[in-house]
Amino acid sequence: MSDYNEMWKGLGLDMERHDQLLNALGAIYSGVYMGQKDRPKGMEYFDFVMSEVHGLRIKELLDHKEKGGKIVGTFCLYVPDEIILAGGGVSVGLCGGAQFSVTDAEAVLPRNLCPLIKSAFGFKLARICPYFEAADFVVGETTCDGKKKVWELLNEHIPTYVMELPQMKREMDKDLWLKEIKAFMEKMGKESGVKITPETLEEKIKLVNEKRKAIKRVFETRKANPAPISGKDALLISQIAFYDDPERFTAKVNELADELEERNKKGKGVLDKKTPRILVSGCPMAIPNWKLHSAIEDSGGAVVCEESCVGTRYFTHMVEEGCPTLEEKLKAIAERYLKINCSCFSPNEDRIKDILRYVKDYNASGVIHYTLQFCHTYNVEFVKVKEALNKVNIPVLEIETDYSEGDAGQLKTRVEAFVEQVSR
Ligand code: BJ8
Repeated sequence: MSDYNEMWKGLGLDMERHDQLLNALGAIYSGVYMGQKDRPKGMEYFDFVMSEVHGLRIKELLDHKEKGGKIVGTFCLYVPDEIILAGGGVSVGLCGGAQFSVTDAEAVLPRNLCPLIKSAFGFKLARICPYFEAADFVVGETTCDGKKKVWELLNEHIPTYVMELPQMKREMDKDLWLKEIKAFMEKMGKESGVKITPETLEEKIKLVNEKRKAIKRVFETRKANPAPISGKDALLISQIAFYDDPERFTAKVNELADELEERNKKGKGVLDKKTPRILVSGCPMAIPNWKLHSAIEDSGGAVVCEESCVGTRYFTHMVEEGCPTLEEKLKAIAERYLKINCSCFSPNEDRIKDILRYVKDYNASGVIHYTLQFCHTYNVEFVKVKEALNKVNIPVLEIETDYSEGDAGQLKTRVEAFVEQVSR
């Protein structure tokens, strides 16, 4: 990694803090990932991506910029990748998953704010994330209150374009969203000087659909008992989807899916058949947030599915392919993205239906609902999630946490007790 020092200096990173971050990340990663038994061989690629997370991938992004392409930072599933790619851009997810930068953010932001937002903002303030420093501009959205107010502050540090996401799904909301999609296409064209045509957009719609299909294949294999891959590994793949080159990533995920399908045919899994199967539902987990999955799998449970933006919400819906005109393609994109069931919407009954369906499909015997501290929408929506799960006698545990290690002991105790309860 030290070979990249000049590149990082060129990006203006705070080298001392960045070194500390990389050291910490390396230690956490090997602790969480490298001791797992019977890992699929296909995970080697993802280990490699992680070992180069601030190296090779950043170099690729800078090469892309040198050829005139744009790097666009995003924070939410509602920002359409297809348009960024068709406009000659590459998107990178900038949600923060590390406590490391939270204190930097708290010098400016209130402490009682979601850690995902604080972590991301802190990375920019302290200049310790090369993805942030490589980005030409970032795209925020009006999803939750914390995010939409932080965009105003972030704009003082990096150009921040904001998409207005409606928070209901009526016809008039759909119209507004389509207008937002079109406005974003114009913005992308203005930034990159690339005119988006029906052909280029169709090509990128297919590319992103293929990526979603590949992840979906991996998730399908997790329905088997025993599961052929750990929850931690599956989570890692979903997280890397936000950074990696889409074509290469898709090929590697498909290779892994081939291997997992073979494992299922032979009945080979990573854990014993009697391992309690847990569905995790709720807020997203950005790298290196592996806290809950580690606690569950260290306690003898197996995470078999994530109802999350690093999970089913990412890949469930495809953009319709083959729409004849640019207008219709944009409409198909708008429709697909509004099918994502984030708790920022009201009402959001479809998310409850999704959770019940996944419990059945993945044969889960318990649900852990994951809320980041101060995330009001997921926190309040848990009331309905709990009601629905109680009705069908599925045990559910609510975990509300941040990125610090302060509650690690308590979290472990609660998760252990839940896994024990579910196994009975
Ligand atoms: S589509 S979940 S990525 S908004 S930042 S809402 S955790 S308080 S990330 Fe999200 Fe898009 Fe929805 Fe997914 Fe809560 Fe924190 Fe807000 Fe968050």
